[in-house]
Amino acid sequence: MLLYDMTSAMNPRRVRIFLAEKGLTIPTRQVDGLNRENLQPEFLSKNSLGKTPVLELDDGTLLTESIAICRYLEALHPEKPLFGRTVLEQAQIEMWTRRIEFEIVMPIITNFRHTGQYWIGRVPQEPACGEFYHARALEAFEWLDKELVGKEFIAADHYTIADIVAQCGFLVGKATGTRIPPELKELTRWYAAMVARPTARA
Ligand SMILES: N[C@@H](CCC(=O)N[C@@H](CS)C(=O)NCC(=O)O)C(=O)O
Repeated sequence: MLLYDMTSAMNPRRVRIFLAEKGLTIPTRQVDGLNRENLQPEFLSKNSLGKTPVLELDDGTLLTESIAICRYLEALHPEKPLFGRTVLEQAQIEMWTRRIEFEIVMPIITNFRHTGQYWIGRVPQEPACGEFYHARALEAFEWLDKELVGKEFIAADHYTIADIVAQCGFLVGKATGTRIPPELKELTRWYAAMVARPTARA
């Protein structure tokens, strides 16, 4: 198994945190996004979208999409489940993971794509679009703040993939100007607990 990783990027970080939570290590190769290694034919032959992470299996099978990679690893290593322990919990975690992807991560990333230096010359940038999604992200932060009242974790009574997806998204938001407003006490409390986990810097 070989994991194609990009250290500073959000989606590979999901897989790294997932692995660290499980106590697993797998061989890793860094892809240099700044120098556009991900857009060269060799990497495009691994993922035609030019995105990381990619997990290459020993028989050459390629898995892309961070969540699909984590699901595969969960099936191989079910101990310390991060996708749920019961059928209902699995559905609830899936529900929350999708809500976080669409409501929280998508506007943070869309703002970044329209305003970030990394994306200059890679995608068409429209600053007004960036501002629009910045505002949508802040609305979604308020929604999540209310949802977190009385909850230690997002989707279950223990840490799950939904928390991983959210904490990685908020980390990008922090680095790209869409920060959690300090008055959102529940979200601030939850995020502080997530980044205090020993695996947060994986
Ligand atoms: N939905 C995919 C998204 C993958 C993705 O957007 N990867 C980013 C890193 S966070 C990437 O490789 N970007 C490099 C680029 O597009 O230049 C996943 O969850 O794995």
